[in-house]
Amino acid sequence: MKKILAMLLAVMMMVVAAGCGGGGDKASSGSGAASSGGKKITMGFSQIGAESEWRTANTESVKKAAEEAGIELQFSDAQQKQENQIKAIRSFIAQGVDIIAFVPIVETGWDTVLKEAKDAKIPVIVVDRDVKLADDSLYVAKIGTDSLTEGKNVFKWIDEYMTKENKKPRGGTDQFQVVVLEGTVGSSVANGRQKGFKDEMAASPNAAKYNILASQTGEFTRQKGQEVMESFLKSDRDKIDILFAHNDDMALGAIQAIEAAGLKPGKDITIISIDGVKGIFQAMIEGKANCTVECNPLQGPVLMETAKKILNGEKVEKMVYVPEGVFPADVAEKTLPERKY
Ligand code: GYE
Repeated sequence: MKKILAMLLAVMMMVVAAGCGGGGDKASSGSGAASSGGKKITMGFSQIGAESEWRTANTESVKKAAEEAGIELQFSDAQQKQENQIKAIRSFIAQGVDIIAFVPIVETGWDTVLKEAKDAKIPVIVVDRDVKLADDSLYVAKIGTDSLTEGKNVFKWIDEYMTKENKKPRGGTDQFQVVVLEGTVGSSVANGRQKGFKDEMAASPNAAKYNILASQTGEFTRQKGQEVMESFLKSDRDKIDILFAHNDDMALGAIQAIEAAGLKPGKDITIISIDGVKGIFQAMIEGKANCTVECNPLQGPVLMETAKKILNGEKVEKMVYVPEGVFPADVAEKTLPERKY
């Protein structure tokens, strides 16, 4: 009898051990495929499109990180349309993915679909840009960059540079005339960068030295940036001293417009933009741009790590920032080889 009981106990212990290894454990396995409830984690990811070098790098980072993390990625490109993002999120919910991540093209209009995700018990991570919601519990974490600080850093650098280089206004007034190429209308990054720039200018003892002559969206694209800069130059060719572009792609388009107007970008017009893509480093090496404020698109690894923690029931920070710096032209040549995007 004792022998039979001992054997029964041994068999029971073996069954329990097997169950813990692959059964109820939501934890992602340390190596290989990340698992949730024993199956491979599936993430629905809604990307806004491919409007800039930065966006392409952001997409590549997410796809590579998912592969390395053993997470199955259902990737959707919204072609710059919010309604396509909402459709994609609904499709992810219908598919029963384990987690949803998305880059909100604009700040508002997400409450209903994120409530549907919450009702379906699918956690949501906001990536890159911010959302404005009545109920912030509709997403678990935000991964991205600080657009307000990026805008502040732009003005700080401009004011230091114009002073250090002893620059004088071109148009014969006592103020530097600034034109701004804004990002996507309604996006948190365009709003944050513009607010940061204006707040830092207003707080500066040199505020009276600067005037924003014109400010218009270039939609974060090179083509539109060139078109809008052409219109700025048509009206104020000999007055403009400074271009602030909300991203490098629009600055690169504007450089073409400035050259076509017979002016020297980086000299007649001081140019600063945000992102830190390789193209702007090349322009700075050629003396056609003066500074870029980094906005780091390589958010994939942090996104996958955060997703695993959430599905593992671990607590995560509501806001996870990725690091970023400021790169003036005089460091461009030595920095370019190190740039990853
Ligand atoms: O600056 C721009 C891209 O959301 C931070 O979107 C991102 C911005 C970036 O199109 O190049």
